[in-house]
Amino acid sequence: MRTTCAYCGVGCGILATPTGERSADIKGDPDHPANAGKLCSKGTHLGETIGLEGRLLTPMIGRRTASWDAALGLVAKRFRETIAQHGPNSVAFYVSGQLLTEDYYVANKLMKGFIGAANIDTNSRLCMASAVAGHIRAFGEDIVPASYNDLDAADLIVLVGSNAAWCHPIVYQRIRARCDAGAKLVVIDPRRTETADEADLHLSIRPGTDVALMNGLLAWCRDAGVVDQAYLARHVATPDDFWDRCEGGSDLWSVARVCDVPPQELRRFFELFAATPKTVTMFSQGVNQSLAGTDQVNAIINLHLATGRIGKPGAAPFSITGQPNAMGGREVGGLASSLAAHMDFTPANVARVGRFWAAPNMATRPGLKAVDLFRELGQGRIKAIWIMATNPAVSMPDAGRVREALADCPFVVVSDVVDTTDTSVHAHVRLPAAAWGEKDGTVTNSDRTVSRQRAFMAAPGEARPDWWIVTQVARRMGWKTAFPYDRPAEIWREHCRLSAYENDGARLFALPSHAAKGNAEYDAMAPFRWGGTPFSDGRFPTPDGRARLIPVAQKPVAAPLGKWPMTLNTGRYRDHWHTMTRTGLSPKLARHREEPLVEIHPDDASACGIVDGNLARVTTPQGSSLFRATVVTSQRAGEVFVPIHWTDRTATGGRAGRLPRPLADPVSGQPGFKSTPARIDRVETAWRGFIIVRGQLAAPPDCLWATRVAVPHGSAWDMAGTGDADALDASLPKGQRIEAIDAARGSRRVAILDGGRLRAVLFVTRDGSLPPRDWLVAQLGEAIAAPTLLAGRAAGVQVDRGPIVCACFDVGLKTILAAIADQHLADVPAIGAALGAGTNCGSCRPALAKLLATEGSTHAA
Ligand SMILES: Nc1nc2c(c(=O)[nH]1)N[C@H]1C(S)=C(S)[C@@H](COP(=O)(O)OP(=O)(O)OC[C@H]3O[C@@H](n4cnc5c(=O)[nH]c(N)nc54)[C@H](O)[C@@H]3O)O[C@H]1N2
Ligand SMILES: Nc1nc2c(c(=O)[nH]1)N[C@H]1C(S)=C(S)[C@@H](COP(=O)(O)OP(=O)(O)OC[C@H]3O[C@@H](n4cnc5c(=O)[nH]c(N)nc54)[C@H](O)[C@@H]3O)O[C@H]1N2
Ligand code: SF4
Ligand SMILES: [Mo]
Repeated sequence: MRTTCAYCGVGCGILATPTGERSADIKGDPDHPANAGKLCSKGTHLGETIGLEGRLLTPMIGRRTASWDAALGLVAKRFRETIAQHGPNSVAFYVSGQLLTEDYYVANKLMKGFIGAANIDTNSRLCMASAVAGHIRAFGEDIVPASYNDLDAADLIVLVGSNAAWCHPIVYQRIRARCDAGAKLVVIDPRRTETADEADLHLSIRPGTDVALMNGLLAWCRDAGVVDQAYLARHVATPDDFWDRCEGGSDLWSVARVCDVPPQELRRFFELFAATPKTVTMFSQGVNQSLAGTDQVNAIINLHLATGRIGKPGAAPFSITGQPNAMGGREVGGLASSLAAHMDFTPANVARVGRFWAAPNMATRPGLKAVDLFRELGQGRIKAIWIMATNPAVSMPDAGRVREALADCPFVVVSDVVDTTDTSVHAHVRLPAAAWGEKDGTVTNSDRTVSRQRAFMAAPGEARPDWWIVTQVARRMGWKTAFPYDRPAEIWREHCRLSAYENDGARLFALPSHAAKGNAEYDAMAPFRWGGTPFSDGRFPTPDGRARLIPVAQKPVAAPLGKWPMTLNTGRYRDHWHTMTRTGLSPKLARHREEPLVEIHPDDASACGIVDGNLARVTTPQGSSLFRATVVTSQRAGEVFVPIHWTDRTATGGRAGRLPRPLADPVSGQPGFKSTPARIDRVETAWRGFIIVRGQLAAPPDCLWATRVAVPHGSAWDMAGTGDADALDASLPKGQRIEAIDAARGSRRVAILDGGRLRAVLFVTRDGSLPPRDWLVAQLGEAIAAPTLLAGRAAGVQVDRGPIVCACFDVGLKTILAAIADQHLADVPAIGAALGAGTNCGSCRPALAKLLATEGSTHAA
């Protein structure tokens, strides 16, 4: 079955071949334009995540299972009653870029045309709202004027605030291939990421100074004579004061000072940019997730407009999207600030969409954006909320307050594929959604390519697709004829009809030919990109047909204050996806980063008395959470970085979401996740240990620090704590118990057997060492002698491979380092030939290159 990857906005095509009821062989689709057969580590291991572990299989009302009829009836009744009593603005939907276009369309239609408010917002608000707002300001419509083909044609690729090697790996491989053919790569990111490691130039700027950088470059381009005056005169509206407002203090030296980068590096970038007409500037969350996100987006677009580098092969500003269907959500208008099909809330558009939907209660103005929506929830003004395919208790800024708001809300509905999330523990009604591999519809990737996601397994239990669930509620709320859908193809056709409805070409998003697709054609639909090469004729979807230069100025960057001396940055790991409901099931993906780490520069670490491997508490005005410290020079001094992936399900610490402020960009409403004033403190512990268990523990072990990883047939918890560790025994499953205590070394080892086979082990030490876990993990379910077991290893065969670098072939850091030294391996292909590492998905190739570089320099020294 041809389908599309469940994860990122690259939108790779997949060939899934079922190999059993809940298993499938996953391969890249060689015919898909986004990946031509390649998959990264996450896509490659999708097959490990499609079992039934943790799935929600029936509707739940409170703690009881319920029939669909009862659950849908209750949702419809409570929403109807709340609206009758408090008006349409007292209810809200909070949805997701992980819904399919058809799901999204139906939810948006129900809220904006029938409930009669626009309080439907989406996690895309946290993700690309600034790009959307920037596009609309500059182009008049939310158009991404680039495609992946532009990367193949570019001579210079600038990545701004993007860790593409980890977050968009297949696009990154395409960029690398282009660089191998001679193109240059510049990475602009405060952190030296694996993406930055491989760049021709890395500008490690002070966070939040992107506008200064881009304006400085714009001024440089004007001085260098590469501003395209003819293009500006013909195709761009330039405000009178534009150049004055953008150029203040933008000489090279001032910019270097503001951005805190060496002037000679800045000059190299400026010269390279000025000299290279075929430039693609690709940007992601380092740009969008900022209190000045929209200005940062427009600063990038200004450069491309001013130099005429847009609408031509190999030249474009390129907002790369995060989620698999972030773009589809934009196309249906799923953000509270848009209406539908790239239309906004002008009276003409409201009337037009109202006519098309035959809608009784059109929303006439934008609804609440995510941060405001959850604030109003906390203040009791939103009295019923339906959350679909997102986990705001983890992913919203100030997530502690979001949890309180959910706990206090009179009626919370959560549609999810998994049984328990940090959000769904607050739900009054939980609805089991069909998951990837079970549902059918379309997604749009970063370069406007629409692909089908197709089912290759039956939905388990009572799980149903999201479009069906929403349709059923809409019908029960009284709108039967407006929600007649029996299959996604019907919704797709309606969506395409709306895109073309009364559209004389003023809206570029239009899919008229698709409105006529029959069911079979829809099922067979091949990937297609809409919009061609936007703006190639120099016309923009504004009233006068011209694009707009938007004057933007660098805001002062607040100096860290005494109480909050650090700046906290947050983001992603290579092998985990958001709140890990899926990647957390894969033992292979678990190995790349097993714990939530706080990355800290050596100077800051020593100032705080932190040594690599210590636990550390990161605190902001919003809250605090524990992380394991890793001392790295890739982090700028004064700044720390933490990952976003850990939740109450997987750890007692690592809660990035509790830390950022609930503040947002004034234009887009996107929160500033990347720069939060913070402090960091070392935390002392008295013991360390681990539990390895077949299956799952009922709850995380009760101690200061516990983090879970998936292992084959079970899970492993790493733990640390203060006081004594006796409470841990309560976490262990029942069974025959054997125990060894070494009082001198303060160590205790417990094994639980079930019918003579290993069920679980607990190892704790106060000052001694712990054995590597691999051998013990392999003994789960095996019959094994107690002494060997409690020694923690089979005599003489223990090899510590170190952290896993290559997830596909399970190759550890120590193995690679040893092979580089012993076999004199000189490049990435040589490592591949010797160990296999890097030869499948390629996600670890940047890491291998880095190891070679550092090993090479150690040997040279
Ligand atoms: N492995 C993996 N891949 C993913 C995801 C995942 O969860 N895991 N999620 C997907 C989603 S939804 C998204 S949105 C994308 C996100 O993809 P990215 O945006 O590439 O990822 P992030 O790690 O959020 O942030 C990118 C970089 O921005 C940098 N940054 C921080 N502050 C600034 C600044 O002021 N200026 C500049 N120029 N840079 C700054 C950070 O240091 C970080 O390295 O990834 C998608 N792909
Ligand atoms: N501090 C900080 N916070 C951030 C970010 C950051 O960089 N820093 N990044 C932000 C960004 S860009 C994003 S995109 C968000 C992501 O944050 P979330 O959207 O909260 O994270 P996910 O884990 O992807 O949540 C998706 C949920 O949907 C469920 N699900 C999966 N498929 C389906 C389906 O088909 N139907 C239904 N109904 N449910 C399904 C999953 O089980 C999971 O519970 O996080 C944001 N939060
Ligand atoms: S790059 Fe990886 S995660 Fe993204 S769509 Fe492709 S295979 Fe999936
Ligand atoms: Mo995202």
